[in-house]
Amino acid sequence: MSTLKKVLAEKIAAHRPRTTRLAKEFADVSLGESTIGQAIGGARGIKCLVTDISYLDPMEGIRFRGYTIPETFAALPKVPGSDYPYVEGFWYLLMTGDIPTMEQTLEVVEDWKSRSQVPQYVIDVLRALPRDSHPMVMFSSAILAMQRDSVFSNNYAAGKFNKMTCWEDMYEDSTNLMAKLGPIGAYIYRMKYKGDTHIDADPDLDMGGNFAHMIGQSEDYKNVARMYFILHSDHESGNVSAHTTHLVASALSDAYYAYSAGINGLAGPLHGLANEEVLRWTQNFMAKLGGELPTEEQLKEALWATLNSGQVIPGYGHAVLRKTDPRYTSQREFCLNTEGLKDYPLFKLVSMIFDVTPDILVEQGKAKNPWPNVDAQSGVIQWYYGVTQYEFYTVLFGIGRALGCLPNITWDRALGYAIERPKSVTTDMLEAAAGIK
Ligand code: FCX
Repeated sequence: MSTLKKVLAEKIAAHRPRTTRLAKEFADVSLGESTIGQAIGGARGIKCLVTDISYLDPMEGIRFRGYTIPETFAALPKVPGSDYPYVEGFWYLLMTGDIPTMEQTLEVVEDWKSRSQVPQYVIDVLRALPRDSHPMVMFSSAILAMQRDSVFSNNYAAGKFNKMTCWEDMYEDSTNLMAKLGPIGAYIYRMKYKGDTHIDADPDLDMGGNFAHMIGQSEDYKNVARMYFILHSDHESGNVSAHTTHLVASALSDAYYAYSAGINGLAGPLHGLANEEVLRWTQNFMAKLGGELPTEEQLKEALWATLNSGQVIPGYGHAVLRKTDPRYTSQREFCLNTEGLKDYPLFKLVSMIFDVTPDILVEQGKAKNPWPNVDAQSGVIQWYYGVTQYEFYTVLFGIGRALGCLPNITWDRALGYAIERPKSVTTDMLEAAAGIK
């Protein structure tokens, strides 16, 4: 058994009594009541999910296993010759809560390599789809297609379900899936945008480095990939992709069914697709100006025109955050510290948008959070390095998001979380509760 799986087994055994005790002895303790506004308004703020993988404070932003973004990047073992950590070490952290040693990290690197071969039938599925299908359709289909290889589902069908040990099958499925997501993304990218020519994995590279290599990118982009996947990994459990993954898995569906569904949620423009939308918005705007940077007045006009046409400003606002997303700040700092990027016109425009948008959203008076989220800053980095096919950006998000969703459903299984089934009411009932009927 790998060190990671052994440590995970110990952590699970130590954690189980806490969950059991809470469920048995304190099940009636209230976490707050739900309101009519929450029932109609997307369950905002209702506390009914449990995760220890990450926590999102509205003012501070995300902590992964208790670590802020800068703390996470500082603590994890770094890829030799790079200031950025191994994605594989981050996986170890999210799974176990422990910062791995270099040795433990390298064990995961090797484990992923041994599981990273994409089956030919997945390639066949990808090639059978119309070439103009959205890359998220391809990505989700590829994940779903691999369900036939699910260790959990195959054991379940063989009558080998055991509530105490079934997390191991989920762990195996999750690791098998995670190890293939980078190569699948790279295949989609090169099939769609690089003349259907492909590059084999380099056995000497880590996951992030290999992704850069397999899409045909530069040495510098390797760090971009590592940073991007880590930053997009987890944002506690209530966001659409994480919640969908958890919800589907709660029916004892396996990791393939669950994460394919999560990817479909990530593909919505109010969620992960917003990074594509940000680039579309900024590129269309720059094109209208003939490639020139706008004046502040022109920019304000364009932002108001978007709002007045009933659309949202992509990359701004958040359901939980009430300040600038630290994932935005981290990427902005990357731009400011990267020669060439800090003076890049698109980065300048994104910075101008950052300067004027919050005031406009406040003036409009609708958005509860006028500050930028992760999606407002991610696309400009991709564009700068030559990944200009912005339709593809949400696939990048989806590779990263799996680093959070898959440990979450492994723990869900380990702690025996129940099938999810919130209660619905009718409009008549709401009116009766409001005293207007
Ligand atoms: N531009 C214009 N209007 C906005 C807005 C924005 N960026 N953000 C919120 N609003 C509007 C909402 O549309 C809503 O209007 P309504 O009353 O007419 O329905 C009102 O402000 C209140 O919404 P609010 O409570 O602040 O936000 P929600 O929790 O409902 O929604 C999202 C949160 C993120 C969906 C919302 O801010 C939004 O649409 N932002 C733009 C899309 C985006 O960037 N999504 C990515 C978010 C994230 F980081 C991710 O998941 O990747």
